[in-house]
Amino acid sequence: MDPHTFLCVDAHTCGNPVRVVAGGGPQLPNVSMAEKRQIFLQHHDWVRRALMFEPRGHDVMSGSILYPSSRDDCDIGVLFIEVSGCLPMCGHGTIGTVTVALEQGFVQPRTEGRLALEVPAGRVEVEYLRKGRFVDQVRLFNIPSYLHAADVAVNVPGFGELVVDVSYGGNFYAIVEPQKAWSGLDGMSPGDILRLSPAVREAVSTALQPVHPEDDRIFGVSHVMWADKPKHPEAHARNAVFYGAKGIDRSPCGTGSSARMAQRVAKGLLSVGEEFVHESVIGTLFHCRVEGTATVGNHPAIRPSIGGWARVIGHNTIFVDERDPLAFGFQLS
Ligand code: PYC
Repeated sequence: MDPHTFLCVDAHTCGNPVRVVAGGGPQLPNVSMAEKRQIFLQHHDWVRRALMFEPRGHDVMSGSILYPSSRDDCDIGVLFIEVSGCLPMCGHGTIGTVTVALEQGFVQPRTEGRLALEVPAGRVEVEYLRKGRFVDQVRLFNIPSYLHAADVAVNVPGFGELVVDVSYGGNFYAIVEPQKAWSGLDGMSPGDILRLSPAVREAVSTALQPVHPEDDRIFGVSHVMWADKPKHPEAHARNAVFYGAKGIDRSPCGTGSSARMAQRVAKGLLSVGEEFVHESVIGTLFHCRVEGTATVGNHPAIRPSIGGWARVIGHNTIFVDERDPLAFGFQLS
């Protein structure tokens, strides 16, 4: 049997990988991206595992598969694939996907400078700025984001009592801020983040299982954000986001920044119209803003926007040869 062949363009958004699959992805019926996500997870998840995990990917790998949108008001459909599964929404993935799709001619905008994407979590508008043949900057207008639960006390084995907030920005985040049991990011190595985050996620998931009030296919705390003061002179805050089994976001994390802004607005620490510059673990920045208010179910919510950049790093024709014992990927445990 011939190997499965995937035509990919690899990029990174502020340091975090984005592998865009432009050819070879499974054919899916002409239904919403939310339904496509369910079908993909049920019948085609091997594609994600083969493209995201070793030997073709790694512990932090992330990407997307492009589809036509079933909506008249969207230019393209995007399915996010990642080591942790298929996210309802991914901010760094959106910035990378838009950059790749425009630079490589995979999408033709109806109006230059603007695109509308259909993603599993809803409709996301994007503005971008080109410099010559490159896309220099992308701003995405994210889905409504809200603080789901404040001051959730959990006991984390080997760590002690932690008080966290659970906030939604396209994924549900447990947000940990400096407190008695955690002094901040400065004393924390990447190894500490990888060791402590799964225990925090498990403790929070035992205490609380958030379900999106308007879409019960979106549920559960999947990401842990360690939130601290900035180092970069332009930034308002710094964060490290943990995802999957071993991923630390190298970008400032788009859905995480949205969740963080929703949390801060709910606590009276940020206002509509304000800028929020968020710094990543490697010092890269997202220029975020609270664009307006919204509601999600009964929750007051915000409409966040995230500005950032991505750069294409290469074309990658990937083979998945079923004779290969490691065809469908592996991860060290
Ligand atoms: O940018 O939304 C994001 C994201 C989620 C996981 C990694 N990055």
